Amino acid sequence: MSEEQIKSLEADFDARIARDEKIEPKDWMPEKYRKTHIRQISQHAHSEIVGMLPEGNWITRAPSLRRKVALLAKVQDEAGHGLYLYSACETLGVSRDELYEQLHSGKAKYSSIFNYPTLTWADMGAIGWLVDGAAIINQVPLCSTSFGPYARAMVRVCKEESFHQRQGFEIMYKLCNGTPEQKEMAQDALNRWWWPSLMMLGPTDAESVHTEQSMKWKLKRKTNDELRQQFIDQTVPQADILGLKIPDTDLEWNEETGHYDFGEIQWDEFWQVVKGHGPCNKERLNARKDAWEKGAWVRDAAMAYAEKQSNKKIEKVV
Ligand code: FAQ
Repeated sequence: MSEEQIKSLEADFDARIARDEKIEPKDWMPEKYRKTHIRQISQHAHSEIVGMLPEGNWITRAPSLRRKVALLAKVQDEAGHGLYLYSACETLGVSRDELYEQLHSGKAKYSSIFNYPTLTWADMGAIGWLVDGAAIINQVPLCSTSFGPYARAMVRVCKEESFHQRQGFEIMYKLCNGTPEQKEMAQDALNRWWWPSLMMLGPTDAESVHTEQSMKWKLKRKTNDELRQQFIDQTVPQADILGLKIPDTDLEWNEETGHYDFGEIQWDEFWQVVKGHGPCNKERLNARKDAWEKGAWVRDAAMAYAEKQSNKKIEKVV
């Protein structure tokens, strides 16, 4: 293709983005658009399936049958989110095997938040309330992202995430209205999950390498800092309802800006976790690799069955 032809295709593509049209898998797209979508959507998919692990840790220890059923359903939803997202990613011409290989080799990232341990039952409340809460704030704008399959997957994901957030808040609410020990457990979970939840929304806008281009392509509709501020403004009043204290002595309502001011985030900790040195990075990756290896016989059996079925069809035709 000549340079002129590419320029004309790029101009058409930019005009479609400007008109808020959805880009579909078979449409022409710049190679960088395709690659950056594979990066973000696959990291999102990996986050969902790695995100099952910290909560999976508590399924057998949920304090009642009702809690166990709800947690089991939530973790299954996360597997479903991973599947929609991997499928959306595959429409960009990358195979599921390649994506898994990138996760298992450490080449692809997944969300920093899932490298922290879940020490008590209150952590199930804190994850639903804070982690799903932050995920919704990040993902609602993604429902109008420019790539059709990603945008459509996000609509369903967001509906389920908001249910997850409510079940987490309800766990916290029960603990906060229980015994003093239960309330202390809820406060301890908030203390441990607050700062990682703020980090989860990504580095500051000044440090973010992809935001500028992703905003132009309408892949991202809000910057990391905008989302973080929105999360803080929304969550502080919820902590007040619970009677919990946000572990930030600099947190203060600012009349002038109409937002909460907040303390400094420990970005060194964030980058350490992203680089693989968080408290549970090794454990999480080993669990995923182990599941892949132990599941080999299922994949082999499914392939053998599919082949047998297609041979039968060929025999019938012949
Ligand atoms: N962890 O230039 P930016 C969930 C990386 S799903 C690790 O700002 P971008 C559901 C970033 O990849 C949670 N790495 O990047 C659930 C890049 O490195 P790269 C996941 C991070 O893409 C709830 C570098 O830093 N959600 O929670 C993180 O423009 C409960 C520079 O960063 C999504 O994936 C991080 N936190 O913005 C499940 C949503 N942040 O790739 C179970 C979709 C940044 O060049 C239980 N993704 N990095 O090597 C996004 O919205 C964006 O990708 C951001 C990052 C906002 C995460």
